[in-house]
Amino acid sequence: MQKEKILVIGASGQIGVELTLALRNIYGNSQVIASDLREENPLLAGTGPYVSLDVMNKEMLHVQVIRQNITQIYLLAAMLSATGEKNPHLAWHLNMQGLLNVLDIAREEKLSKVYWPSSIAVFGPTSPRRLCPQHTVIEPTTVYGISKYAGEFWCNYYHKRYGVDVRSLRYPGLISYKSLPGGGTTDYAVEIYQEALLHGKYNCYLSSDTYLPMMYMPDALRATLELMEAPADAITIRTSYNVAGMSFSPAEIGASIQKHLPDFDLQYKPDYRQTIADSWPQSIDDSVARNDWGWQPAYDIDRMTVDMLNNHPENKGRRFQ
Ligand code: VAH
Repeated sequence: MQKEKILVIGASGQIGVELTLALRNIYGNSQVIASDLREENPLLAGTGPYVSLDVMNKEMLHVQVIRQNITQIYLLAAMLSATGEKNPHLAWHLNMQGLLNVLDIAREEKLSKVYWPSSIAVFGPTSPRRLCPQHTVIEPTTVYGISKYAGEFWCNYYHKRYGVDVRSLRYPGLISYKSLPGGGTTDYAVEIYQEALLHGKYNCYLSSDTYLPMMYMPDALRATLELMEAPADAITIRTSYNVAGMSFSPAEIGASIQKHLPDFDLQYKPDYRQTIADSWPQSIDDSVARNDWGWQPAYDIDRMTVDMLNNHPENKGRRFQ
């Protein structure tokens, strides 16, 4: 039985760094190749092999997959919602062609599994606002959401037609302290902790009552690994699974921080990202994921806040209860 050899594409990004480290803990450092167009994230240095790789260069990617005897690919490279609205054609091209390159190579090389993240950004203003279900009206109004929804159908097509075992989650906004996100509408929920610790104040670019589906990174990593380790016959969704962690507004996350930093000053100055946030549901129904492979989140907003403040690189040794 050949040992699993995993290629993580986009390994220097917010999810990629932590997923690479988690996979290395499971499969062994040398069995997980980290790759990105960007330089190696310092958090990965010395933890395993790293290659510079452009997911848009299909031939180079194919050579790496063959040369490294890759058996699984985790594709995390994407342009997120806010940046995507500034570069619609680039966002579509990267998010779509990158996925098609990986799916084609997975078919040709008979890879054992592929992971590709979708997002709650696939939902639009005509989707139910609360407890948005797995199957519903889905009319995305951002290029990011359009590309992710189209990508879901490509995943389903490659599974049904070619038997590629590609699996996917519709991530909510993800919050973490190890590596900053880039270009997302939900990035405020990451920045707010850093600004609270560093400057004691933050100007939020969303309005105080903008409820959005969110998830703490440890939950997102566990959801990903539990999905990928589930038996194939348990997977009934081959587009992408709804998964939920929590939902909160900027005012609520501010209040959670102020329990520990009472002087934290939170102001609001909505910008173009408000329109994007307003097009998304406020909460997600993830009952299909719970039924199929036992999904269950572990973090709520206050538990996340204590963990974020205690582990944040800017916390200067302070301890929070
Ligand atoms: C974004 N963080 O803001 C991503 C996420 C649900 C949003 O997909 O674009």
